[in-house]
Amino acid sequence: MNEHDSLLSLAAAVSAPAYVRHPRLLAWVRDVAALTRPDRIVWCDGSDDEYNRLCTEMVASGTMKRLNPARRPNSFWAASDPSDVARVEDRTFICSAREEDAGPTNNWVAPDEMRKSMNALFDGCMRGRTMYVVPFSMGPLGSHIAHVGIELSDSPYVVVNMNLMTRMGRAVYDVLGGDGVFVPCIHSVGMPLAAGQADVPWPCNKDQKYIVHYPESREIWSYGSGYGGNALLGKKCFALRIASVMGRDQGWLAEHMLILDVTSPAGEKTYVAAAFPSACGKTNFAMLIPPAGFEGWQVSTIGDDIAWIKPHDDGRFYAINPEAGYFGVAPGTSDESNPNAMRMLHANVIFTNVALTDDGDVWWEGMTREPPAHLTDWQGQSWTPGCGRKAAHPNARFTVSSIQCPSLDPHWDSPDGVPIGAFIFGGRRSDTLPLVVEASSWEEGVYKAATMGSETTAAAAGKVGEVRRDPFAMLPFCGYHVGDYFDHWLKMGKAVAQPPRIFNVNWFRTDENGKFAWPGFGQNMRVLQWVVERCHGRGHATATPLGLEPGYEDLNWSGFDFPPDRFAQVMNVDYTLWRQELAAHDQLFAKLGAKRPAALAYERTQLGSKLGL
Ligand code: SAT
Ligand code: MN
Repeated sequence: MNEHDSLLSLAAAVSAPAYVRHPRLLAWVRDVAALTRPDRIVWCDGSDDEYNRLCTEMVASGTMKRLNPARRPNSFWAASDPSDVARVEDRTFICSAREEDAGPTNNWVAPDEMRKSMNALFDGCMRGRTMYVVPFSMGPLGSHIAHVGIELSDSPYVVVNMNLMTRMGRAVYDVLGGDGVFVPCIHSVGMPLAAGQADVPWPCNKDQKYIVHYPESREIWSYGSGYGGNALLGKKCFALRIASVMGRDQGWLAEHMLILDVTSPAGEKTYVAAAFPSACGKTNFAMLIPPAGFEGWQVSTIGDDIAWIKPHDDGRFYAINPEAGYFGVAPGTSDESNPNAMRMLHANVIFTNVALTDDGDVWWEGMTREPPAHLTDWQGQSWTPGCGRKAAHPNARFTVSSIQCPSLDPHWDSPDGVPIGAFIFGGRRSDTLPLVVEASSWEEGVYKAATMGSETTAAAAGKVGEVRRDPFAMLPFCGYHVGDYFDHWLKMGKAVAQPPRIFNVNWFRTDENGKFAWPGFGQNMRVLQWVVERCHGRGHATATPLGLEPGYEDLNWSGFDFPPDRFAQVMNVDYTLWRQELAAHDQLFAKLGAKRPAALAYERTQLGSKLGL
């Protein structure tokens, strides 16, 4: 057979459309289908027709409900199985060839061993189901910063979410051509159907979940979950875990960061990338509306979760948002906390695990001050205020395309990305960390990002509210040894002539009554303005043991009554707590052994002596 004929017969074997001309891709689809044995293969083109058809099918099968078109046009509600509501970090594996390349923060299994387990689990796992072939680009199609993935999934819910979250569809095959590089992503809900067996609304595997990454071959295999980052493989699995490895090897950064632009009244633009752990308000910060007192200032949104950042010839880092949609936390989102998000959610949204109102709309905790008198909760139970249960799951989510965001930045889709002026790192800490502090050097900034701690949230299965070290907000997302990752960051500071300044923030300090001591949301603009001024060499700061801090008079308080004593409270450094904090840093570094970068050991000594601890 000549090359053309063998391509045709490969394509016919997997019923591929003529526009797929990539023999390696076709052979891979054939092999995965031979292993998983779906009833049929559907090649997704990313069209509106396809999206509408799949949604209609899922309404018919009971996976989704169509919301009242008068209240929430073209929008859907889905509820997951109660055992499948968040990322499963303890079932997430980095299967590098060498254990030391996964490092102390990842679960490691030898790749050969894991392949055996995966082959057994995936054997026949799509029986009775359709295997969808989902082509997607992380980043603008054809951008030199972007990368392509193909996800094979037996979940139509995954397909429609990928449609909103990524640049998904037929055009990806033009970028790939006959032999372009793609990241193969295999996903199954892990619940094959025997002949005649009825499906359930949310198929998943209650007993076995595996989120597996092979960093060397850049492959992803996900089994048993249909939810969020476990199943939408472009997001955490590809754009963070696999991409962080690509970045290490190729000299760039894949980070758990939102990207926003601040435009001053004079028209000066400053792009800021900010890292916070999951469910710590990245979406709200990315869509911030400047409060009273900031007339003429504007904040616009590039991304709310992930940034790919590359050194550029002009001496700066340029960043893109690899995603094209938001998978945001619904609870707490309101006209007060995030008016842009509320406007963005008016239509064309998929809601997962929120509550339903009696007139076919959605509701979640915090959406309105007064809850409705009656709801159907996320598990389908009748709900009234005071019944003692939450109406929405705390990790309930909305999926929506970026183009619906009212504050979307005109450069959000720019293939070259935007130049980054500042990096911000923020944990959720009720005490210890001040509202804002600037690092006095790149190395000091890397030290602080590396030692970041944060109280855990509902975004991951497990206990909520415990402080854990979450370096760079990347603890569950760094695809290689975290000590090598710190070293990579130290090196990247030298890859550009003008590295961004590095700031730490903490919006979550509480007062003596356990209430938030800082109002947050739009008022974070006061901190953001100071950050921007510092980037342009303006703005005043005072050197303290923790770094460079604004005094009360260095922030713009116009239009807001926040007296100096309350500012002192959110900036306060408690030396007893800092003794514990340093011990926690040391515990983290102890895990790194020989991979602890010398520069960070030096920073630790400096910090200890500045604090006198
Ligand atoms: O990983 S998810 O996309 O499900 C949510 C998160 O942890 O940010
Ligand atoms: Mn995230």
